[in-house]
Amino acid sequence: KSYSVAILGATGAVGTELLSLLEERHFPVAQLRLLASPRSAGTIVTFAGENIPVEPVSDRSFDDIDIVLASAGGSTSKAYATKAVAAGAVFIDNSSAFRMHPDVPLVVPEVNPQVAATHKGIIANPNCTTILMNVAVYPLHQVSPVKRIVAATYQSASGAGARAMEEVKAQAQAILAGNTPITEIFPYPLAFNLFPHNTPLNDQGYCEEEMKMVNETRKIFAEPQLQITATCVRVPVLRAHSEAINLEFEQCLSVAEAKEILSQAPGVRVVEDFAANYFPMPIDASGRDEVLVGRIRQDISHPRGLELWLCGDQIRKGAALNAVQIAELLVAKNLLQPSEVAAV
Ligand code: A2P
Ligand code: 11C
Repeated sequence: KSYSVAILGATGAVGTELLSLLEERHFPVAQLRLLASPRSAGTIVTFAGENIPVEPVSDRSFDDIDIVLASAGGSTSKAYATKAVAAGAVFIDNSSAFRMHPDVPLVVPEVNPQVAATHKGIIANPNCTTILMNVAVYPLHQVSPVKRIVAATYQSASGAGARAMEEVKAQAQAILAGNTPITEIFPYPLAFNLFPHNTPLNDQGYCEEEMKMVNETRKIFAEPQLQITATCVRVPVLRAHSEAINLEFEQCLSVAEAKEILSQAPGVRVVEDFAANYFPMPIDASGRDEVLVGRIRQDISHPRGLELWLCGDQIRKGAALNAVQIAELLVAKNLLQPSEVAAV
């Protein structure tokens, strides 16, 4: 059996990766509809040797579509998700629009695949930093419950989209040529610089990105009381995010046990070469499916603490791959038809 698939945001960084992944993973595509804004009208994209025109999204775009993979921002998802579901499609959404809605499962297939079965038409893909951290931390949490997580992120330009990636390249060229870098997408120059993640701050001084890591992880782990805090920083890397994670466990978990668990964990690759002082780097994570984890060590400040470092491709596992894995899960378990429709 094969399926009619629509990609909403087909011209973006994640949309482009969704196209490659559907082809690379031989997703059973009967028909592919590519949707974006009116700006992209006339763009032709090649998929499986076929030229497909990009269409401006409209209310009728989802007729006859089984699965929508959406990555065109929260307002576009809010405008079209219920229309797509009413037309009979499952809407797998990369935006933050519905992630915390009680009727919307928030799924990392390596962590909580079972909740996909409860969907009511919309399934949310978590935030990229959250996905990468969850893939590495959940296998440890399953064996030895985690009491507290302290995360610091080093997030690439790709998290702000394809135009942001171009902006940081142009800024680097401008600076090297002795010119003033232009900032349009980012608020400050990112090339040869870094800055705290520029999403709005709450009353406690946490930015939205940090609170996504907190709230989404609690929902995905089904641990509403989990203690978790984060500091999110944008760095001048093109497409893979890195994270330093400190974990406090309820009971002691040794470094050897943690390495053994992570070496068996789905979606994780332990990368540690002590002789060469070689550990995960964003350039090695880019284009790869696995979250690379290394520097797994005892926290010398806490008897039940471990430190680890990870890098993961923000566009792949942090977004497009996770969404395609959700679609694969729905197809494999015959879960496309919801028993009821979400009231979002
Ligand atoms: P377009 O290229 O036509 O602007 P990125 O995250 O890399 O910036 O990509 C965002 C994606 O979302 C692009 O495909 C973009 O299309 C699409 N998009 C942005 N705004 C809208 C909108 N209002 N309606 C439909 N698609 C949109
Ligand atoms: C970033 N993680 O790197 C963000 C982008 O909630 O999906 C994606 C925001 C989100 O800026």
